[in-house]
Amino acid sequence: MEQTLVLLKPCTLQRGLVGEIINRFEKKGLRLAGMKMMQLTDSILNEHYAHLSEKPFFQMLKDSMMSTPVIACCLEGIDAVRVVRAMTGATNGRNADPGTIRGDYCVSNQQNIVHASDSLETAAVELARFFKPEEIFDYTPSNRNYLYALDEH
Ligand code: IDP
Ligand code: MG
Repeated sequence: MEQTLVLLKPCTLQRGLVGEIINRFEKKGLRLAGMKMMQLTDSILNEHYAHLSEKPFFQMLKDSMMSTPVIACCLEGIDAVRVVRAMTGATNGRNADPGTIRGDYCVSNQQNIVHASDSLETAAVELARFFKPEEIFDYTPSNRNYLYALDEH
């Protein structure tokens, strides 16, 4: 099983879409292993968006991500990193395919509903950035054998 980080961005809270977005991941069959509301800070965003630090929109992006709390989620499943990225869609909501979260819920390059880890390595780093170990919970979904075949791990 893989675990991946999803952040529900301030636009999602402000637009009242938190339940709908979490519902999509639940319906897909991903296990919610952790979830909390957090006020992000400049320092955590400098780490989280380090790959964008030279971009002209970096400060605007950070300000937007600090404008309200976010909801951080740890989602688990087989190939969860790839599955969640595919559900998320292209960065720019105007380019994201219909049927993806960004394709269905936004029209922006920046105000694009969710962050999702882009690789297994990134997911491990990002989960450690946003969650303490005791905030990630291990329980067996009662429908496990109906989500996956017995030989799928
Ligand atoms: P991703 O979220 O699809 O992985 P990244 O390139 O990692 O995309 O960018 C992180 C976030 O930075 C995006 O989700 C979006 O909110 C913001 N962003 C990316 N490119 C732009 C841009 O050209 N203008 C404004 N914001 C952007
Ligand atoms: Mg990214």
